[in-house]
Parts: sequence; structure tokens; C-alpha cells
Amino acid sequence: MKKRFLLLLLVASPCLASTTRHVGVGQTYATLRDALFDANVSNTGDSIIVHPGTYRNDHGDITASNITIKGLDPRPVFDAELDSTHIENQTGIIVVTKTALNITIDNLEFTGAVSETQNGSGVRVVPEDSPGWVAIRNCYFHDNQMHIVASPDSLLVENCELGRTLPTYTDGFQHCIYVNENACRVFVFRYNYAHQSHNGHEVKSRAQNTFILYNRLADEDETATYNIDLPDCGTAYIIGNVIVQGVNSPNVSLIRYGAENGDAPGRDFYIINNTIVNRQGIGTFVDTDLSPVGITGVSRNNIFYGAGRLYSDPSVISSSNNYVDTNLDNAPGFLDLVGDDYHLTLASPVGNIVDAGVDPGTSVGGYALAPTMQYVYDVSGEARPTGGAIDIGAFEYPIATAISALLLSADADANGVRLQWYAPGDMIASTSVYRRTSGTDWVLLGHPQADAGHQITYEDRTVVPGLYEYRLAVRDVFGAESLVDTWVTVPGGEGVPRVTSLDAARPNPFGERLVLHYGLPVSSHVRLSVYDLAGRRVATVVDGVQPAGWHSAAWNGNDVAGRLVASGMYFARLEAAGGATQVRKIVVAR
Ligand SMILES: [Ca+2]
Ligand SMILES: [Ca+2]
Repeated sequence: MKKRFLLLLLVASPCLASTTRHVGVGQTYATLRDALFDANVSNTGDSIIVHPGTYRNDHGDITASNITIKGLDPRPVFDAELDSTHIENQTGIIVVTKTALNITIDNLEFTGAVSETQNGSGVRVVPEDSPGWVAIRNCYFHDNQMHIVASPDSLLVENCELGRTLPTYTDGFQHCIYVNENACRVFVFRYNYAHQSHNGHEVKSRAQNTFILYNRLADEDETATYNIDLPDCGTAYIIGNVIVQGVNSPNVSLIRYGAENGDAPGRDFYIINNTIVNRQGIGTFVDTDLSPVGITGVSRNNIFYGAGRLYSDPSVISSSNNYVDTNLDNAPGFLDLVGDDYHLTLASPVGNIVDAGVDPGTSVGGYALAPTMQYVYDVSGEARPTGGAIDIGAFEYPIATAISALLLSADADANGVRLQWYAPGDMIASTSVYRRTSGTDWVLLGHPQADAGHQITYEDRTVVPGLYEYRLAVRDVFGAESLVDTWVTVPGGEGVPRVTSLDAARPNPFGERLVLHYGLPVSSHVRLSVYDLAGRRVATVVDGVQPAGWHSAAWNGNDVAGRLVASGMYFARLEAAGGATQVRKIVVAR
């Protein structure tokens, strides 16, 4: 008995290992359908790698659990070719059935899904009261009748674009995503760009708990009805989104809660730190008409931009610290209204939007409502920067990624000065070059443009021999500024000064580091020292033979023993050949 049992174990164990199956031209499987068939039969939690390419009329059901389908870049395209015979059972290109738990679909494009029932979907998760989860990430859906119809126990959709949905022959309601049963306990939708739903909603959810976090939901030119529809009530978190109602929306509400019944158990919703834009000029931002009694809403730290009623029933909503601008006059100082980019800028009012938010507190269920992330165009997210108090709206100002310019080179000869900087990024709004001397204030010289390699070059031919400081100021589109300062010595005609000279110290007073510039007409032994008011030498900065020309040397404020000297007045003294001596006053201030 023992022996036979061991043998069985040996035979059975290799089959328990999960298999990685490759789909594509020249791979083991030509179609996803065939790979799924084998993965379903082996039922060992397989991974299916889809190689780049366009897969026409290739669709399949997932019946086994723990399956991962991942596309390699560039993202593979599944095209159902707008043919209703190309979709199994009139449902979706990928169908997750009731027996398939814990499924991941990653980095695929879905298009052309149509069916006679008008619910042809990119991904369909058959609604069933079973305990599994489904994760859909990094996918691109467009030109399907529906993009995602799904009600697993838990559903995560992140970093996806859900574009235009298709008109149907009855001109039905075609949603970007529809969580169609309240058997779904948790639905998380984050870092997505859902737009142009034809007659439908960008997000429709009957889930018990819906989390719509850090997305962009925009009607654009389509006839989308609601940006967000939560017909069964439930607990809903709408945090950090850009929500835009377009001019062609036939139903002039943006967020709709409880329109049908109260089948989902929760009765509370939270609208926090969104930027909500109404291009219609009429309508209702948050519509709770027809909702059952006992609902409560919280609305905080939102920007409501455009005319319209804020709430159909203000009595059910606790509303505070929202910014309302009905005029479409860009009083909030948005970055790019045409491009639907509602980042704040230097023009955004401090105290009304910037630093004007409040801690939104927690939900009835104890969920912290303050945004921790923010949306990144088009399908990403990032940690929300912290700058003073929280700002109102979906974005914190300024963004964390201000342009940082670097000096590449500074060359000077008798003809002038040539400076080159590097300023990475595509968000440069302006560049300015300034110049000053020790005795003059900044003078604007010009606005050189960055070249394609992000390099900025400026030549100054208006200088006479001497010492100059140049400043490059790069301002980004958010109003943040990066400064690069540099000192340049312009030599005389021979490149050699006529007399021994020690320029005024800079900066002066100084705290950490002082730069002394001096010129030698001939090669000589040089001693550059620092003395206190009592005439004691406290430091020797230079002591050696140096060639003719312009030189600079730095003093870090340490005495001969390496200790920081006390604040106060000192003298720099330059001694060179022929008894030439120059003295300059220094002030140390720490
Ligand atoms: Ca609407
Ligand atoms: Ca702030």
C-alpha cells in the first residue's frame, strides 16, 4: 500500500505545477483561445504570456482559477472585428466564468466587441456570488459596446484607458464599465481614464462598496449620460478624480446616487477632493433624486467649476470647504482647460484653493477620506505632494516635478562669455538670463530657448574685462522656478590683468563658503590670507606660486586649526610679487 501511494504521488506532482503558456506567432499557441483551453483543463493556476500582435476573432472563457494573462509590449490587440459571431455566448472577448476565481488580466487591448444583446464587452465577469477577485490593469478598451461588465466578489481596475463605447442598433446605454450586480462586495477603480461613453456612464456600479479614486472621467464630445452612476446606493468613495461633463451629455447630472433602489446595503457616499467640471451651463453636480430615505453624503475640498446646482437635495449632504466657480472664467487658475488638465498653477488663488482644504475626516465605516495619491495624466497615479495645508481639488500645487536646471559650461575670453545649461522636461514655460556685477543689480539679457536636447545656450558679447555673475531662471508651466547662478571672469585682451587685484568677496556677508577672485599680472608667489580685526592671521587660503591670469579660491570659514571662526568682521589680504598688496573686508554671519 505504501509503495503504491508513493508512486501515485510521483506521477501526480508534476501536474500540480503551474505552467507558463506563450501565445503568438511562432509560439506554442497561435491563439489565446487554445492556450485558455489547455489552462482550463490543467487547472493549475497557469500564466499565459501573449506576445505582441493583433489577434482577430480570438476570444475565450476562463473556467479555472488563479489564471494570469499578461501581454508583452507593445500591447497585444484583441479585435473582435465588430462581428457579433466573434464573441462566445454574446458576452465578451475574455469571459471569466463563475468557477474562475482570482484572475489577472494585464496589458491587453480590446476592441470591436459587439453582440446582439448589445452588451458585447472586452472583459466580462459573469455575475455570481462567489468569493474570488478579478484584477484588470494596464489595458486599453475602445470601440466595444461595453468595455468591462463585471461583478466578482472583488474587482480591481487600475491604470486602464476605457475610451469610446459603440452606438448600437437601438442606441442603447453603452457604459465604459458596469459593475452590474451588488454581489460585488468591493469595487476599486483607480488611476484610469474613462471617457466618451455613448449614451451610457463612464462608471456605473451596483457594488456594495465602490472606490473611485484618482481617475479622469470625461464625456468629451460624446452623449454620455452620468459620469458616475450608483443606482443601488451602497457605500461609495469618490476621491481625487477629474470629472468633466461635456456639452453633448443628454442627462445634465454628473454624479447620480440611489436612482433605482437600495439593494446594496450601504447608504453613505463621500465626494472628496475632486475637480468637477460642468461644460453644459445647466444641470446638477450631485443628483440624489429618487434615492431611498436615510442616505447621507459628504462633500469636501472639491472644485465645482461651471454653472449648475451643486446638490439636488442639500439636506442629505454635509458640504464644506468646496470652491465654486460658475463662470468658466478660469478663476481657479487651471493649467490647460482645452486639454482637460486641471492642475493648479501660479495663478491659482492661495487661501481659496491652494492651502484652503480641510482634513475630510473618516467615513461611517472608519475609512480615512483624505487623498493620499493624485491622478497622473493619462493612466497613472503618484503620491500626492504635501505643501502646506491640503489644496482643494484633485491636484496639490505645486507638483513635485519642477524643472531642475544645471550649468553645463561657462567659457569666457576677451570676446565675451558663453554659457550652456541643461533643463530637462517638456514643461518649460519661460527661460531668462540675467547678469550683474558686484556693484550692479540684475539686468535681464534675454530669453534663450531650449533646443531639442534640452540645452539652453547664451552668448554675452557686451562685456568688458571683469567679474560677472550670470543667472538662468527657468519657470515651468506650474509657475515653479529653478535658478542657476554662476560667476564668470572675463579676461583682458591678453587674458592677463595689468595690475595685481583682489575683487570684492562674494557672497558677503557669508555663512558657509566664500569665493575670492584675484588677478596676477605676472607669475609670482601668492599668499591669500584672512585676518581678524586684531590683525591676527586666522586662515591661509592660498600660499604658493601661481601663473599670471585670473584665479579664484574658496574659504570655508575655518581657522588654521579647522574650527569655524566666530561671526564678525575679517579682512582678506592678497600679497604678490613686487610688494603688491590688496585688502578686502569680509563679514562672517552664521
Ligand atoms: Ca451628464
Ligand atoms: Ca497645499
